Amino acid sequence: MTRRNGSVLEAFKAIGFAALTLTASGYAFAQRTPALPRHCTDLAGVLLPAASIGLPTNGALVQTASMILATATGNLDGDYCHLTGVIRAQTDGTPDIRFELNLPSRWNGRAVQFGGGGYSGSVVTGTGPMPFSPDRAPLGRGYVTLSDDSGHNGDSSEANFGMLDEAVTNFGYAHLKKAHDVALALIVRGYGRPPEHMYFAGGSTGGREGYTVIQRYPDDYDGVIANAPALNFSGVRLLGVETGQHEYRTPGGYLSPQLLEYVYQRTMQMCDTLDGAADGIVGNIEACRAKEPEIVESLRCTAQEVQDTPAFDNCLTPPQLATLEKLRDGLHLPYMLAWNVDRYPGYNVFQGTRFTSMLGLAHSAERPPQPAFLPNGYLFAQGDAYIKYFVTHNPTFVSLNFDVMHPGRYQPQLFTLSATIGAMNPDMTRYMARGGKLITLQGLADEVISPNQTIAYYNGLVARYGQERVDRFMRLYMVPGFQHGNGVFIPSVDLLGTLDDWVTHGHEPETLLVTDLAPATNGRTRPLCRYPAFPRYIGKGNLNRASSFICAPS
Ligand SMILES: [Ca+2]
Repeated sequence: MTRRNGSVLEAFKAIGFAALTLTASGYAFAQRTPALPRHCTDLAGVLLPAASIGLPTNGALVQTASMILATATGNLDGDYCHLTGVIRAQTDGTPDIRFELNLPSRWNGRAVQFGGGGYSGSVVTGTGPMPFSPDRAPLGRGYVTLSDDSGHNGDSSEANFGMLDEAVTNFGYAHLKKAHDVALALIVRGYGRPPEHMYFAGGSTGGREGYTVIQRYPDDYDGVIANAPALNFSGVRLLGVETGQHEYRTPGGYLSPQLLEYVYQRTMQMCDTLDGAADGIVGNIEACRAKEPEIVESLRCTAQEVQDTPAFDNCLTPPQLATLEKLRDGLHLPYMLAWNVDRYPGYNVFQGTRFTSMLGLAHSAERPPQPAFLPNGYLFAQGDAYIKYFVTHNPTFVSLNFDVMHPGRYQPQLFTLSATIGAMNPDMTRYMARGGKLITLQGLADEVISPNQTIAYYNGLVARYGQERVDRFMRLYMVPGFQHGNGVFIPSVDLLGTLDDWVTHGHEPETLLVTDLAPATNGRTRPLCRYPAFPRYIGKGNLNRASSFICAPS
């Protein structure tokens, strides 16, 4: 690929003269004291030169600027100025980063940047409510909101941008800084001053992005919400490949959804009440883990069962058990990825994680050339795409044949990718020192991002900095029964308000109250306990009320 060396103006030639004319008025406008929303539409056509963005680009352009009135159909956010635009790539053939910025008329002086999901690929809306939050959309609460598509177009399962180096760098970290800097410049133009506080909020890929901005751009943010973070991106992708190999390459390694459900129900029988409450939630994970040998033995097929039950729908054969043990044990590499990472901690497979979910294991014993989420399992499908597009740059590569333990000539690329896309850098010194805050929430039954990786990273911070220093800047909330967005308990809690209160007023969050969004049990409440505590039933009182539970130490 060739690099463009042209000027910003040349880079925008395709936009046409009209845009450049508008640009001039945009600059003129910026020198007055603007008052939104009156001047919102003047921002259309504004060009930001590459020099105003902290990483290399070919500049940015505001393509549309429209005032959305409080009276507009479906708008619950009050009056706001809605901007969309692009941040130009440097490399021919690399997509521009598309971004969105929303400037409310009743600004609270703060801004929130939203992260993406999966392989991203679409502009995250900045107008809606936060996921798993009971409160109004941040925009409606007065926050400026900003978001982008991470630098490529496509469904969050599409990974073919992995063939383009600049797009990979954008997806890994660069889009975050570029979108931040562009938004900051436009906020200053819009309101005449920068935000008092800049926040970041995301989950999964967005959670990884939250840790990424802390590690790479600690001066840019005052608070971060980073839920179910894909910190060890390479690790989870390689474990996904190994999982697919167990399911589809090892004879007899596939487990039907019926069998996976049987495993889950068996775990519930053994572990639900270990937290004192028969509520369908495994709350006391460690007590359940202590029973794991017993659970596994009760699931193992006897020789007689193998003979009598051809379908094996109520016991596990050795290769089926090996598939689940792979997920439990995680990844152990004989080589190092970036930041001395050589493992990916496994999932809570026998502690209430339901792998029959949409994002769980394979639902079909047949493997097509292009694995897909539901039939072939989320972890495997995402891992397969990673090997094809990011690692081997060969869309026809058969990932079932990829030797994760001995990647040979692909090992340097695996290392490079783990440095580019991943947030395993344990150094948060700068962010902590300047008073930045971090909240992470994740399900203990997460079947996509291992909760044990998040816990291991947290424990690494505690080992590095000491509990007291970690407590001053971070809160980790692990939620029993919560999977990767689904589960028997789906938490709803106002984390943005909690974070803002911490940053702005110094109110340190402790135990929070969380409401269940799961359809069958909607509205029940629990204490949201700081890790490593879990909600334990006090032995009396309504099982649907948080007041009947205490946060008990593990
Ligand atoms: Ca329980």
